[in-house]
Amino acid sequence: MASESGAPKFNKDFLWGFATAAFQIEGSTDVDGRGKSIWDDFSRTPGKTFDGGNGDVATDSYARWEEDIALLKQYGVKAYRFSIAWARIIPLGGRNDPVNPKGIEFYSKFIDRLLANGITPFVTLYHWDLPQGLHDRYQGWLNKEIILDYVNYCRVCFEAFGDRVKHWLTMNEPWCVAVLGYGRGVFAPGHTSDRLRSPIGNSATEPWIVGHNVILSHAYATKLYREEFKPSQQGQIGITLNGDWTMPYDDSPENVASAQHSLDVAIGWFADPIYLGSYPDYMKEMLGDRLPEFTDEELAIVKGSSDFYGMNTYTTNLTKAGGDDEFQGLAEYTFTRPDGTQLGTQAHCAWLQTYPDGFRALLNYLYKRYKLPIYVTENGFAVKGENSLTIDQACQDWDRVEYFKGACEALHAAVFEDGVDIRSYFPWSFLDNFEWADGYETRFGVTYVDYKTQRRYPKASAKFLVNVSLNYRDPLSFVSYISHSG
Ligand code: PNW
Repeated sequence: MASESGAPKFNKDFLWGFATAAFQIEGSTDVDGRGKSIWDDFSRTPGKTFDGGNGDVATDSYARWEEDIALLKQYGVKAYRFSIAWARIIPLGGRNDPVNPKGIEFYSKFIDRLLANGITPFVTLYHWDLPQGLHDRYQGWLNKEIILDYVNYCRVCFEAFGDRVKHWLTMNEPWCVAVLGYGRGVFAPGHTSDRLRSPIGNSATEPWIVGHNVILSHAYATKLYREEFKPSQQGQIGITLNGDWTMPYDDSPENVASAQHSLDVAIGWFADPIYLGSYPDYMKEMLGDRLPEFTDEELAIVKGSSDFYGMNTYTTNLTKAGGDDEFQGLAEYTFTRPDGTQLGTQAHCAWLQTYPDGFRALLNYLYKRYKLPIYVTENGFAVKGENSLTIDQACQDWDRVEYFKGACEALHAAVFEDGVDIRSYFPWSFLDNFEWADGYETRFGVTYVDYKTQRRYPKASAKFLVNVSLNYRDPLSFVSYISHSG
C-alpha cells in the first residue's frame, strides 16, 4: 500500500544481515602467512583484556568458515557484514611489501560461497587490526604516510574482490580508533597520557592527529575506487561511524547545549568534514591549534567522500555540561534521569542501555543533517551476566529480544512515518566473539558460542530477527509480528 501512494517504504533491496569483524572471530593468527596486527600482542599482554582473553582462537572462524556460512544461510540473511584482515592480505602492511596469495584466496573463496548461497557480501576494509609492521615502521595512524599504504591495500582488495563485492566500508568507527586506541588507551595500540596505563602517548594531541589521518586515508581510498574501479565494478563505497543519540539531562541551557556538543565530537568530528566539508565549529573552539587542518586540495577530496551514511549505534546518553572529557565534547554522560529512574535496561557493559526512541531520533537527525541514505551497519546488546549462565539459559536472551524489538519498531517508524531512507540493518553480532578489551566476558551474539567446543547455538534473538526480516516487506505483517512476539 505504501508503494502505490508514493509514501516511503523499505527499499526492495533492503539488506538484512548480521555483522562481525575479522579479529573478533577468525583466530588462526599465525596461519597461511598472516602478519601480526596491533591487536595480537596487545590482547596477549596481561591486564589489557578483562579476562586475559586474546584473539588466537576467537570463534575459530578462519577454520570454520564453511560452517559459519551454512548457519547464515539457515538464518536466511540477505547480506553478511564482515571485515578483511589487512595483515592477511599484506602481512607487513606497506605498499612495497609483498601480497600474500593465501590471504587473497581465503577471502575470495569466502565471498564466492556467500554469493553461491544468495548472501550479499558487505565488506569492511579496516576494523581496527592494523598490521603491526606499520606501527613498528612509523607509528601507524599517527603518520600521514599511512595514507599511501592504506590506499595500496584497498587497491589490492578492489582488484581481487571488486568483481564480486559491491558494498565497501573503508573504516569502522574512527572515533573508537582514535579515542580508545590513542586517547583512553584501552584499545590497541594503547597510547594514552595516563602513565599508569602506558609509557607512551599524548591524549591531548594524538587522537586528533589519528582521526585526521583516518579521514584522509578513507577519502583517498574512495577517490581511488571511484576513479579506477567504480566505472566497471559499479559498487558503492563509504565509511561507517559510531554514534549514539544524546538528550539533555534536564532543560538547563548548559545541559541542552551539551547534548549538541557531544554529538559534534562523537559524530560531527568525522561526519561534518566528510559530508559537509569542515570540522564542527565547536571542535575548532575546543581544540584550537590541536585540531589539524586540511589543505584546500585535501578538503576537496574529503568532502563528499562517502556514497551513503554508515551508522553504528547502540544506546542513548543523557548529557550534562561539565567535566574535562574532550572526546565527549566536555559533556558528562549518565543513564539516570533527574527523578532517579534509569533510561532503559542495563546491558553487561556499563556504556549500554536500551532506548529505542533514541535510535529513531538519531536516524532522523542524521538523515536531516547529512541527507544521504543510511546503512545501519551495527546495533546490538550484551545481556547482563550472560557469560555466567548455562548454554540453555543464555539462549533465552529475552533482554536482547526486547532490545531488537524496540530497535525494529524504531527503524520501521523512521522509514514509514518519518520518511528516512534506510537501506540495511546489520545487528551486531552474528556470533558471540572477542569483545576487545572485555575479552570473552561480554557476549553480543545472536548465536551462542561455546568456546570449549566451538559449537554454535542460535539464541531466541536470532529467531526473532529472522522472523522480523521475513515480515518486513509488508508493513501490516511487520507490525503484527513485532507486537505479538518477545
Ligand atoms: C563496536 N563504546 O565497538 C565495534 O564496531 C564492534 O567491533 C564491537 O564489538 C561492538 O561495537 C560492541 O562493542 C564499540 O565504548 C566499542 O561506546 C566501544 C564503544 C562503542 C562501540
